[in-house]
Amino acid sequence: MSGTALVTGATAGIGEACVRRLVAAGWRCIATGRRAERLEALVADLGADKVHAAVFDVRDEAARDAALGDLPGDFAGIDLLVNNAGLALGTAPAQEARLDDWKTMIETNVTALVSLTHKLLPALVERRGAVINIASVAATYPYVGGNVYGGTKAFVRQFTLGLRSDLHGTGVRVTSIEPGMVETEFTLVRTGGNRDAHDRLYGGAEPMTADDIAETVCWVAARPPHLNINTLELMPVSQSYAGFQVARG
Ligand code: NDP
Ligand code: 8X3
Repeated sequence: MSGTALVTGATAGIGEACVRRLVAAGWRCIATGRRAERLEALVADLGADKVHAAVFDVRDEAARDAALGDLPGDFAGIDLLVNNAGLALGTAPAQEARLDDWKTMIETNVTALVSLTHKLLPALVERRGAVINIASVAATYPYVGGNVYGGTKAFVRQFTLGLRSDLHGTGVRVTSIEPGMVETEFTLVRTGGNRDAHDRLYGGAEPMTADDIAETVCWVAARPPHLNINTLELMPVSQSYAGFQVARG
């Protein structure tokens, strides 16, 4: 499969790597995000015939519709939606977390993803396209400080499975990709720019790279039309599960 892909959150990390990999595999990409200069750099690097920059905040439906309303002809029919834009904010336990952070995560990871998917689904059905949602291992495994972030990713995972049911018979493929630790700007964003926290988390751990996930996205997209990858969980070898915690009185 190839054609036109829309990748949200393409200014950094997994999304940018997805655009690079998809273009190398023969796709045209609509690359989205808020940081225009990074999208422009991607266009300059990969070519305006391969990448179209659409600058908007995924939470702003009017800005999104304006940016996607006048796509150049070659980019107008979307065959693949990669719902990647997302973030975690804060690592505090729920009772100490900031409500604004929770709301931002829900608006970005859940509401915006749902809204964009709803907008594009009729065209994706018409074109027998595909949706790849970037969830997380946090969808399945709770951890201290993961509270609402994990909740948003559990939504993404279950929404993906629900879409599969609803799209039964349409030929549209839907996948939830669920990575563990990937070294990107994710931890800098989560901690408000704390470079030490970034270095402590990834240091010596051999985390996955954004390109590892992009390669997986490309592989999923390239499966033959009769085959759907439902969910796919990935971790670095250095990461695994831990046990329950017990509080003693
Ligand atoms: P990065 O912080 O490196 O990239 C996040 C991307 O999301 C950026 O391009 C950013 O663009 C975009 N984004 C965030 N908020 C908005 C917004 N309001 N409007 C538009 N774009 C937005 O993180 P990752 O690459 O790691 O994260 C990508 C996805 O992968 C996320 O959904 C994350 O939850 C998920 N994930 C990450 C893991 C990891 O360990 N890194 C593991 C599992 C899942 P800009 O700021 O320019 O708008
Ligand atoms: C990001 C992975 O483990 O930090 O989704 O929640 S984790």
